[in-house]
Amino acid sequence: MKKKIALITGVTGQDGAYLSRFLLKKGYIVHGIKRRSSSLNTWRIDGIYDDPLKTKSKFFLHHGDMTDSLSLERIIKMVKPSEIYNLAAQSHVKVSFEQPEYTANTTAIGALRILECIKNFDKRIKYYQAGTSELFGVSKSKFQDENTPFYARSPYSAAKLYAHWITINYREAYNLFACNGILFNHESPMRGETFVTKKIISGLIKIKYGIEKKLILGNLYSKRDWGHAKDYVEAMWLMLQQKKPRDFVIATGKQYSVKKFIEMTCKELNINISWKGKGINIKGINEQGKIIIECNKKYFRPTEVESLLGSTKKANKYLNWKPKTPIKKLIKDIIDFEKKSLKVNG
Ligand code: NAP
Ligand code: G4F
Repeated sequence: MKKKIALITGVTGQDGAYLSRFLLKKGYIVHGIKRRSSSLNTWRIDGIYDDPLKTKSKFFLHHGDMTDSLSLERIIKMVKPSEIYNLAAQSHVKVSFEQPEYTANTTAIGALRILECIKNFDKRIKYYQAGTSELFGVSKSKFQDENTPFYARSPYSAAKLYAHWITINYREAYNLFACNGILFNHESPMRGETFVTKKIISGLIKIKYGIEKKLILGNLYSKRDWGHAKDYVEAMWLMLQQKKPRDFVIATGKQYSVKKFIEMTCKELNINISWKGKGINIKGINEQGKIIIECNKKYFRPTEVESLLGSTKKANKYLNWKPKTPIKKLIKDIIDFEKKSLKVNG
């Protein structure tokens, strides 16, 4: 049987790193698109070259950019992939308020650029679009699923909304095998350090070991459905292995506030935390009476998504997919990784 060839945009990001390893294990040849940067941006995938599967000869990187059609066309024509996973995006919600045009160019029009290449070059290429629970924004229903109305609350979400619909449009207009994964928040040791889970865990470890004194955060009352990236990349692959292209919500069905996430991390790190005050004035205090957590306006978004909670009935039914990692284990995985990186023990 012919070897499957996957092309991953955003290969240097959290999900790109997990998906590359997952596909290599499945026997794929994996090509990734990385953007040029003045300092190295491949730390999440460097390990692939050293791993015991000897994957070096099956894993290739190419310079390209989601804002540069010529580079995308060149790479797709050269690699001739059977599957494309479009994971590249300006993926930070708060940053999207500061760079709305760049976010739209990369995250929305970037998806269109790839779909155009597939349409013009080889319609047999299967396409995965990295969609997001941010699409639901303000939702009237407690649980969100594939039928819940969208309500974009940020330039990031509006850009992903375009990517979502253009994927459906190319599927219907040109008969492409194109799927949207509507993924709820997923985290891991590979998570970028400015997303809240990694920021909390890294910050609290630094406080525990005397490297820093305080952690400054934004809104502690929003609620998220947090899963493990390792489990979620399998769902991406499963979507492209089905007979029919469909869109799927991927989530855990469990929800915690940012404040509760802090408390769970403190428990794991044996930090005794108590709270004083409310709203933006809330403060986290340790057993010595020192303020270790404060909030600052600069980390709040102009419009917040207060509550996200996913229902994965459709993914259970068609993909036989279920999340495997409980939140406690997710927190422990990130703590272990951070302790190693910071060279602290105990
Ligand atoms: P991430 O860690 O921020 O990775 C994003 C990737 O996109 C990085 O490789 C980044 O390159 C690349 N990228 C950004 N701008 C680019 C450009 N102009 N040209 C080429 N590459 C570019 O995000 P992630 O957590 O892995 O998420 C993967 C995808 O899923 C994203 O599209 C995200 O929006 C979406 N998503 C994520 C979640 C989540 O909770 N993680 C949930 C739903 C949807 P650098 O490494 O050079 O920065
Ligand atoms: O970790 P976050 O920045 O993730 P957010 O905004 O939910 O977006 C992530 O998940 C989406 C899926 O729903 C992805 F599409 C997107 O690409 C990204 O991966 O923030 C989570 C919550 C927010 O309510 C935020 O206001 O944490 C709150 N928060 C409180 N203090 C903070 C902070 N967020 C960040 N990043 N930094 C803070 O200091």
